[in-house]
Amino acid sequence: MKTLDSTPKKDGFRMPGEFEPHQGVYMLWPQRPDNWRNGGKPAQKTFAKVAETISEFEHVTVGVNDDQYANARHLLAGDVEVVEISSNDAWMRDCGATFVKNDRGGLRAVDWTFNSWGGLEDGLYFPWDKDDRVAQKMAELEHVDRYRLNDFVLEGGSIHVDGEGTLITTEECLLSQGRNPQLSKEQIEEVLKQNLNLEKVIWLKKGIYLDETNGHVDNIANFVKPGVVALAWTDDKTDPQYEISKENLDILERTTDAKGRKLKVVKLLVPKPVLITQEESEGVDAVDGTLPRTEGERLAASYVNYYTANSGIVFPLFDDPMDKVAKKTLGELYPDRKVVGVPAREILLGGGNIHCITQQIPTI
Ligand code: KQY
Repeated sequence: MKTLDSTPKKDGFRMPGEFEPHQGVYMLWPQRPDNWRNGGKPAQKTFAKVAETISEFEHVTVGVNDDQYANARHLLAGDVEVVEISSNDAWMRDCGATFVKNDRGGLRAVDWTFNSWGGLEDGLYFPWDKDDRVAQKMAELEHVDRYRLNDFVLEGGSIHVDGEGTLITTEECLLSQGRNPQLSKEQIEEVLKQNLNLEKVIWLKKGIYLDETNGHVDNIANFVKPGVVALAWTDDKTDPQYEISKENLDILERTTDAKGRKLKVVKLLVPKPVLITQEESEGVDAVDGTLPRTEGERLAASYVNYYTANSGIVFPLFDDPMDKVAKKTLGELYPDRKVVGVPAREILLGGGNIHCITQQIPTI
């Protein structure tokens, strides 16, 4: 694996949309007791279910720390590949590589700097050195060269692309003080354009209410295909989520994409507020420097945090009446894919959801 000193745009590589074909997907294994309750045991079962569900559609590789190798191998389905990749936590979307491809069968990795969603400013745990090495290890495992951005912090969950030159992100996240405070909005946009081969960046304002990632876009909006965006929505005007979603809807409806198309926006209704229970709160180790999990706190629950697999959609269930509505909406959005829900409260309790724990490798 070589580290390249060019950029994907100069070299003719682009980031495909998630809805384009995949070779497979990577995940990591949850275990840290200051983020996952009861030593990570309930979360591990949920991650294993997500992996098994995705493996119906594409190859799944799960990276685990050595001390969890035997347990992970035992809990994960036989056709899920388990490899040793050290990590500080289990958010593959965010610390993993972003893959870019060209039209001649070339595949490369973009390895952004990872700093635990805000470094010493407002990051979620310390240290994050193992997480920051995950993308390089993926490039080694996939036998591809990589671009390493030592001076640019980015998590994969903070971007979505349409594969045709357009990216959506949020100002709340990309302009946050803990990422790249030395860069202007225009400079950040230029780094994205160079490294993902884009023509247009659409800036939403904020992500899901109380999202601890500073508002990752992957919890609030997603490209279903070029020209179509799914947006997390509530009709309840008393919910703080309403104003956030409405502001983003207005932006999406006013804008055009890189090809000059107007966007069609489809609303994906959020569940009723999901709150941390006393039992859940008490199951998490309280550690200085890690975000506490306090009883009664609202979690950033959204069906938009789904994974688009080859011929499948794997979406979170919250044991809420809206689960059925989400399945119906996703079925209409993806008529050629099988839509499968996985109970995902345990992932949500850790601060993210199914999209956040996956990272696809495009086909070449
Ligand atoms: O939502 C994500 N992309 C990750 C959330 C990380 C939370 C760490 N506690």
